[in-house]
Amino acid sequence: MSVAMILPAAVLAQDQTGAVIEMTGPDISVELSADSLAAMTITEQDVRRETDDGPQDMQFRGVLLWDLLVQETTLDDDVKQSLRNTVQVIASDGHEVAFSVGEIAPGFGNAPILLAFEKDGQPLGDGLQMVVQGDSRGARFIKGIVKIEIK
Ligand SMILES: Nc1nc2c(c(=O)[nH]1)N[C@H]1C(S)=C(S)[C@@H](COP(=O)(O)O)O[C@H]1N2
Ligand SMILES: [Mo]
Repeated sequence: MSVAMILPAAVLAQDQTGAVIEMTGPDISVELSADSLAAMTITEQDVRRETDDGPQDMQFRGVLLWDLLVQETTLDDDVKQSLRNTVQVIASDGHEVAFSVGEIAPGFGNAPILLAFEKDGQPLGDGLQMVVQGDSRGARFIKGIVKIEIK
């Protein structure tokens, strides 16, 4: 029996992409390893967005950005105080996008923004990416993430 068969999907995906994300903020500095993602609740999402070939349906698996913030930061301790904070996501090619805590926090925007490791049943070849359900355009589906900076 292959050991890989009993590994959680996130571990498998990370082993294949080699992706490690650095997450930094006022009171945190962690590396999101295979272990830290695999230990979290995995969410599956169907999204439809525009591409050069017209609208396309895609399925992603990953971890909700809010769940990650709850696990790795203290932003959820006092959400009112955290509404000033943003989440800057930086890719290896220099593409950057920002999300706000108010946009994703339950009770506020509650947007189910996903840090995905798998698309259409395949590990993401060029690293982890954000999935922004409801965006018809792809620019916030940032790929090849290397850093998440809480500001
Ligand atoms: N790192 C990175 N991610 C990125 C981009 C980019 O330039 N760099 N472009 C975005 C834009 S504008 C689009 S439309 C989609 C395209 O993704 P696709 O080729 O998988 O459809 O990727 C998004 N993610
Ligand atoms: Mo785009």
